[in-house]
Amino acid sequence: KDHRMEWFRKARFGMFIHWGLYSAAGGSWQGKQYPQHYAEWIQTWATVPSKSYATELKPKFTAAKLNANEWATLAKNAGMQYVVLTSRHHEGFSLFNSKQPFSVSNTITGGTNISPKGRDLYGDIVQAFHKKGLKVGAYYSLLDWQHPDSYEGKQFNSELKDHIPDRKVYKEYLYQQIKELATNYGKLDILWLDFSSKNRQGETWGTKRILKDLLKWQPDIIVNNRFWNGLENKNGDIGTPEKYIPPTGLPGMDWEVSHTMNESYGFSNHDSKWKSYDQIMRLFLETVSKGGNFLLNVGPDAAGTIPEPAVKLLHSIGDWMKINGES
Ligand code: FUL
Repeated sequence: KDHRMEWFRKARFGMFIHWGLYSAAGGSWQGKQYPQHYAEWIQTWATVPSKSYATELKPKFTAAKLNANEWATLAKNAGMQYVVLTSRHHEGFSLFNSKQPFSVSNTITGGTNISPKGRDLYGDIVQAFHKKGLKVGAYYSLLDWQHPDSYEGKQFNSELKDHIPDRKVYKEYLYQQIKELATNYGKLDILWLDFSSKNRQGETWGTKRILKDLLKWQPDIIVNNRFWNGLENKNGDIGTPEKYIPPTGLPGMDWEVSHTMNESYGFSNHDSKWKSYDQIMRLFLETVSKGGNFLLNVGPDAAGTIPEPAVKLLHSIGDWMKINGES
C-alpha cells in the first residue's frame, strides 16, 4: 500500500471537477431557483423524474466550449498534481461512452450517457490531463437516480412502479462500468466512489469482486473509503472529509479534504458566495499542515466553461505556488 500511496502523499493538491446534466440546470428548475447548496442534487430538490430531467437538460448540455487542454493547463499552473472528474454522478448519466445498457430505463430516458453526439467527454478530458502529466481519478456514484435496479430509481420514476428491482443486476452494472473506466482510458490513479450509508455499504455494491479485479486492471490504483459508511472510516486507501477539515487531521490514515470555491460542487447560476483568495489559502494550508490533501472543486457550466471567479482564484493560487511550491 505504501508504494501505491507514494505520489498521493507528495501531491497535496488536486482539482475536483463536477460536470454533468445538472450543470445545465445550474441550480434552477423551470425558472425556480433552489437555494440548496448542492446544485448537482437539483433532480432531488425539484423532484424531477429521470425522463423530464433528460429531455430538458440533454439539449442544453452542449459542451460547445469545452477546451480540456485549458482545464488541464489551469490545474497544472495552479500547482495541482491530479484531477478527479465525475464520470457519473447520482443522476445516473455517464460522462463516458458506457456500453452498459439498462433496458427498462433506456425506454424511460433514452440512454445512459450524457455526451452530446456520442462524444466521449470523459475520455477527451482524461487525455488532456494525462498529456500534462497529471494523475487522473474517476469520481463514480454508487447512488443512481434512474437505474431501474438501483436503490433510488424507483422512487424517482413512476414508470418503474411495477418493476421489482434486481440488485444483482445493479451490482453487475457497477462492476461493468468500473471495468470500463479502469480498462479503456489508460492509467487510472484514483477511483473516487460516492457514497455509502449504514445499511448500504461494502457487499451491497459487490465491493470484494470489484476490488479484486480492479487491482488486476490497475495495480497502483488508490480507492477512497466511500464503499463504506462514514467519510472518516478507515477502509479503502483514503479518508474523504467533505468541506470540513478534521481539527486534528486523521491520524493513522491518508486523507483528502474536498472543498468548493463557492458553496456548490455542480455549476449554479445563483451561487455567488465565492470564497476569497485568503479564505481558500487558509483552508488549503490548514489541510496540508494537518497531513491531508486538498481537492479543490470547479463546476463548469453546460458549455464547458469554468466560471470566471474560479479561474481567477486558480491563477492567484498558481502565483503563490510559483514562489512557495516545491516544483
Ligand atoms: C457528496 C455528493 O452527494 C455531492 O454531490 C458531491 O459530489 C460530494 C463531493 O460528495 O457525497
